[in-house]
Amino acid sequence: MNLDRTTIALLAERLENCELEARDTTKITDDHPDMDWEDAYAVQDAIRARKLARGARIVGLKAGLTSRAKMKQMGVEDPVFGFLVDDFAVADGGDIVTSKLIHPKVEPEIAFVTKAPLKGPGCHIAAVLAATDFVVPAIEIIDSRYRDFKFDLKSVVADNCSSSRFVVGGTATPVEGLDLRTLGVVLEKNGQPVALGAGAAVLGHPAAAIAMLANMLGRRGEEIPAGTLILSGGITEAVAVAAGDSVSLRIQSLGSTSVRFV
Ligand code: 0L1
Ligand code: MG
Repeated sequence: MNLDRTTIALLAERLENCELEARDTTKITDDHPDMDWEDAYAVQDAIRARKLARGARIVGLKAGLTSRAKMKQMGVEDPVFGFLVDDFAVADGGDIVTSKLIHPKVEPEIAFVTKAPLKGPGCHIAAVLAATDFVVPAIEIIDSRYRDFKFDLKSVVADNCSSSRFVVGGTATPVEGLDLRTLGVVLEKNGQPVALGAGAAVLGHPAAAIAMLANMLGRRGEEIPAGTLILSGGITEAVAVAAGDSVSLRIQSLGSTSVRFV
């Protein structure tokens, strides 16, 4: 690590305050160009600790930048991982108060819920499928705290990978007999299709994103517990939204979910 504890704590405070007050900031590597991966995840961990200290509950995990479309959109090459707290959860068909966000975008995702723990190293697609209770359609609302969504990978990891809100819906569907790679995905904004894709856009198979997350956590001596909700990453580019927009996601065989920005 290159940053000391005080700097990590100050960066966590700066980024979380931006989240809570809906204002943006410059990317933190501008001030700390020597920040390494451990520092980046330490800032994310410190944000999580701040939320837990205020009574928030961890309700899931997320993989981000797992599709070529997203990597190309953001100009990066590697997936990243973050956490979800109860404050981020929105009811299916519910409203999101847009003024509480900075510059939200929506992403169509397949969410996994596990029924057995997953631990890397060596976790693979088959192990993920065996440990999956069911999958559901999910809309992730990302809201980078960085000005104009301009960042590098370490800055985005520190910012809990732009996590902001999420909604899940549809039918809780077991994966037996489903080919997640070929499930068609339609994201609509105000009744118009704005992004189309298929599960394979996420690392060739959405379960590969979950395996990658388990392997990454394994390197930190952690596992994905049974009963964890995990967003496997945007299947298409993220789509910008504004107050007044309604967004719905349909995934073949899994059903649909929707959210309104008010
Ligand atoms: O969920 C995501 O793919 C977001 C990862 C962070 C990068 C971004 O804000 O697009
Ligand atoms: Mg996402």
